[in-house]
Amino acid sequence: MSKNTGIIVALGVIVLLLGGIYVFKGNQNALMTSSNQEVGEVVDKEPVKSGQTEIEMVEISSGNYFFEPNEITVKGPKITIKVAKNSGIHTFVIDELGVKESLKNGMEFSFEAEPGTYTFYCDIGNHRQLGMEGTLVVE
Ligand SMILES: [Cu+2]
Repeated sequence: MSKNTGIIVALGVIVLLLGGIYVFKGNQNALMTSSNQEVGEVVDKEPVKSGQTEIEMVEISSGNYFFEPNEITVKGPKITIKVAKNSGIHTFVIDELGVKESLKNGMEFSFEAEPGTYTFYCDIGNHRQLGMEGTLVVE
């Protein structure tokens, strides 16, 4: 009897092991499936990277009475400025390029420029004299 009990226990252990392996394999498949999906997502993102639009985007902040940074170097011809933070009422003006934007938190605006050095400033009141002026270098 004790021998039979031993066999039954052994069978039970084997069944449990097989069950464990089955569950483990199932999980592995699930993991593989999800990692395949991740690979797919990365592939989907690559064209955005090669577009390099993010690299040409420059973040600035503005307030009373400054632009930060006030010396910006970017690759042209298309330039996108993102206003990460603006406090107060200000503008971003480049006379030579016909650019004039009223600045708001989080806004983005774009323009095109030939390589060169441009002066940007805020044209509200006497803000420019108070320090809201900077240099944009387009490479
Ligand atoms: Cu201003």
